[in-house]
Amino acid sequence: MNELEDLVQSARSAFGRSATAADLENAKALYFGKAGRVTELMKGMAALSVEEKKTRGAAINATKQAIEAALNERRQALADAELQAQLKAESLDVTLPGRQHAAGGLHPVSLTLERIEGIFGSMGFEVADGPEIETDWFNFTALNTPADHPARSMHDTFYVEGGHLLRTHTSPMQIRHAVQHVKRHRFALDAGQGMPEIRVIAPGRTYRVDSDATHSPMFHQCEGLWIGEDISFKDLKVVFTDFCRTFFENDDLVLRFRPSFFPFTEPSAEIDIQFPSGPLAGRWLEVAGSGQVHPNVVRHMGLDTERFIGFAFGMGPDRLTMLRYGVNDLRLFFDGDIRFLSQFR
Ligand code: 2U9
Repeated sequence: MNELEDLVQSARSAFGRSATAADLENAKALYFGKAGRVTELMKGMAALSVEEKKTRGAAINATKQAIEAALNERRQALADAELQAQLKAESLDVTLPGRQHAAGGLHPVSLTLERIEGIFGSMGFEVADGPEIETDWFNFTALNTPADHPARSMHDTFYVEGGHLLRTHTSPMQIRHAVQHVKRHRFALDAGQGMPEIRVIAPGRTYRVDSDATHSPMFHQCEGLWIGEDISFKDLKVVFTDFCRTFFENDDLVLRFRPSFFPFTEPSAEIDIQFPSGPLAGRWLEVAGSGQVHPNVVRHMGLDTERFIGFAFGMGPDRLTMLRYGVNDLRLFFDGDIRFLSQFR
């Protein structure tokens, strides 16, 4: 191979070893730069005769073109490789499935509260709301709770500044709702006319100084109240039986009203349910308290106790949730463990 063929071959090798465009530019300078080997050949032409220039010039020109072709080929190869690398790095496979966003869900007790509100809503009950920080009057006195009743003690009730307290039941919301209802119809009542019945449930958080597998300092309650001119214990039994059978989706559910005592109802009764079959069959399970609203409480609503009468009940949505889903530790509802809670989505 002669000198010019060697030159083309060495240029091809030098360009082939260039891994980047910058390396290639450095290799190019070895041949086409001011001191480049092709540049030197071109300078050497000056000393040749006219005849030699023709043949030598053509050979050198062919060499120059071959080296330029090799240079351009390598440039293109490096550019293609860079483009492929960029495409690979930025590759987006549009056929991949979308990123799944975890679907949230309601807390099991919230599901129960919604279910309770739906069932009583279907029976014409409104839903009351009210403050969780209550006054002594709405939480105890209006509910006929004596001044020395143990429920008022610091052992059972969370007190805050100013003599206010965290409500120990949702009854205060019932009283507030009833007082507002009576006020709205005061004019008609004073004129000896009637009043739309009070038919309301009061679901919400309640607070008591207590904590174990079945008691939490913050727990949920839902109370109900139906006051009119002719509402009896029979109505309570029908309403609550219908509620329980609907809630637990079991028309064969049996209820028992067991005599009891509460300051705000007289007569009073605990309410037990019994499943006819399944893991809890045959056992009486206490689910609520109830009774005919005490006249003193009716009076605190602003109503004539000779004319208005009705019933009330109170149940624990946390306990209903435990029964419905077979949960045996109340604290699981409030630990915030997503592994437990996500089972109810
Ligand atoms: C008014 C008048 C009377 C609500 C009632 C109960 C009986 C009762 C407990 C059951 C389980 C609370 O969550 S629990 O611990 N409740 O036993 N509650 S009668 O009586 C009222 C409410 C409001 C104006």
